[in-house]
Amino acid sequence: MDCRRCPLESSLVPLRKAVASGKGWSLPRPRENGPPFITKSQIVTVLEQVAVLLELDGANRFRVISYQNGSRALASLDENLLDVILEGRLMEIKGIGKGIGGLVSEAVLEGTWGGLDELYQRVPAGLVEMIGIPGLGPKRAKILYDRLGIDTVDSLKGACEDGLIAPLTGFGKKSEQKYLEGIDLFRRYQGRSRMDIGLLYGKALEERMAIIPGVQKAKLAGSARRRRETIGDLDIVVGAKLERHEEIIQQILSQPGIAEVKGYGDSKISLILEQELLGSFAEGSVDAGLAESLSERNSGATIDAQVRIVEPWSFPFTLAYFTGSKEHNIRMRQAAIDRGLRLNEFGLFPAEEAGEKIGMAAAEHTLECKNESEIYKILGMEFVPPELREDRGEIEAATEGILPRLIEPKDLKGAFHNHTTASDGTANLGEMADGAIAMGWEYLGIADHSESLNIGGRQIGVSSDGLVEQGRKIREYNEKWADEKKDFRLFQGSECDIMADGSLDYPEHIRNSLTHVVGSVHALGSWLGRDELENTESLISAIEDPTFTILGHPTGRILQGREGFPVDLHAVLRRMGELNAEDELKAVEINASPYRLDLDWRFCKFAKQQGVPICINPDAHDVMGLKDVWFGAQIARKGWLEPADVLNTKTGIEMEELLGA
Ligand code: DGT
Ligand code: CA
Ligand code: CA
Ligand code: ZN
Repeated sequence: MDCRRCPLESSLVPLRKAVASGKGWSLPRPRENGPPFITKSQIVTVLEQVAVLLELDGANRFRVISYQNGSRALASLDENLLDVILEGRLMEIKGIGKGIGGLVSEAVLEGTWGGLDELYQRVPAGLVEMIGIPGLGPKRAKILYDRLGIDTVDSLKGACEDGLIAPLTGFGKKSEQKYLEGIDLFRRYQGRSRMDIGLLYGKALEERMAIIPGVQKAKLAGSARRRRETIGDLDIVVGAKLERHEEIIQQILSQPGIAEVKGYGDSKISLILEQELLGSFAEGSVDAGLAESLSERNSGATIDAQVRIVEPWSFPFTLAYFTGSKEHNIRMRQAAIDRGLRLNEFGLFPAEEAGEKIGMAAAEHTLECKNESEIYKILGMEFVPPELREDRGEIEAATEGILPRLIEPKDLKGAFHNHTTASDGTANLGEMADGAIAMGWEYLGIADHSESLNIGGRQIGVSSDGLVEQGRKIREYNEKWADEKKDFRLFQGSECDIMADGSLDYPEHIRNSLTHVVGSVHALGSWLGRDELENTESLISAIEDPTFTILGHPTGRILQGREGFPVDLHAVLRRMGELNAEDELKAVEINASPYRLDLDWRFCKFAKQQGVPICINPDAHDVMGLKDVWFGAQIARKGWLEPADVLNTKTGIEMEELLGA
């Protein structure tokens, strides 16, 4: 298995977006008021980047490792970094030596980076970009650079096509093929951000726009508002009186966190945003779940944003237009035409009155709408939640008044796929349970990796004996909560590996002793190499096993990292539907990690129609990870799901009954 993109080795993944942004890396600029001039998370990113740059630069392996260790050590530091430095305790942290300690102190206390600028300058930006290609790491990029002078994605593509890679020692035809496929994937995602990163920037920008004097409304639109799994650019609509537009534009241009102004006019600004934008969220301004799950993330990424400023009367129309999708807009425009009206980005007006006029001039004849709901109402529809605006049946349903009442994160009462220190999690049972209780949940399903899972020769999974031992601890906890009359329990399951032939890991009697089995494919190798039919058969035969409860990350995709294995999900979901009709419980997971979001939202409605319950699972590897259910809930909404369609909206007592716990 390829470890660099293995979900268990997730520390490398955040770099990918920074890489994929199409530029080299740069060091974060210091804040104006410090210390701290540089935040801990910025330093964690820089140390991680330095390790990669050193590797690309051919540095000694031990230096590379020391930066990797330093980054990890700081990432897991749960104290205030500035305090630790001021109290002279930095070097007491395991993994922080003298060199890195000095660097960290300097960054925090003075906002400078020692000699690092030079390293950042020296390594070719194209080389940094190359390691954004799935399947190509720094070590091999360096070899390609030394032997063939390859220092851009384009030159790598050319070399692959000319067959220059295969003859190199240690490479081969397979590598060539892999890089070509990787470049393809890379190009497709280039310039897009995962939902979590996009929303992090989007919400920060929205908030900054909202507090500019004269701004009446500021709202995130586009794919971010529609909660797509990846986001191209951010679209923000600002409503303000015309006479204030000029002054507001100047204010926007002077905000921190703008890497570049690509252009601006009377009513439109194109920007490139960078990390500095991300200060802190004002309390209560964003959904608390989102704010918390975002505040832990950081990124060296940049993202493009387009801001449109319109007069307040135009705001709902402009917001609707730039929320899209394009396909939804086309249907809306047609609905207007059907009523003798015209809809454009500024208004909704009688076709006759507007005559030949277009754009703003036409919109001056607009009917008044205070909000988007009123636009839909005039067109004979219920308000369509932004997540549904993809022209996948929402126009018809809104017209008939039968839109679903979408699930919300607060409807969840627990989750079933979570890891502890018994496998590759970093929190123990008690800590994970406390985290779940703090979220107001009634239960937490533990599902550590199963016995056979190895990563790079290291056993990650829990042995049968280990599982028995874990079961004992879980019973103790459950008895304690029962004694305290506390409505909380742990369910002991397993994330059980599905083998290539469709069999499940662990002896049957062990699986039988669990409340739930999350069956997942991890050793992707053979699944990626087979055809869809074989994979579908294997998956179905695993699901048919009587101990099988939940299908974990159904395709194994990593957004911007790798495609999932080929599989006919419709066939799989149909079979699961049949089994549910026979009174078995076979649920499909929406893996809520923003790296996965698998089951894809496009399959949710189908799963629901087949009678397959959906389970929103965070796949948490630490306490913070539990909050990822927020992203899963967004995808569930996008997939038309209502609370009743989602297994983990059931209460703890209902789940005990269902699982026979
Ligand atoms: P993205 O940025 O690629 O993730 O996706 P969107 O949906 O944010 O697309 P974007 O930024 O190109 O445009 C924002 C919205 O503006 C889009 O969802 C719908 C609207 N829009 C853009 N171009 C057109 C168009 O040619 N026709 C119509 N009807 N709407 C458009
Ligand atoms: Ca966009
Ligand atoms: Ca746009
Ligand atoms: Zn997994």
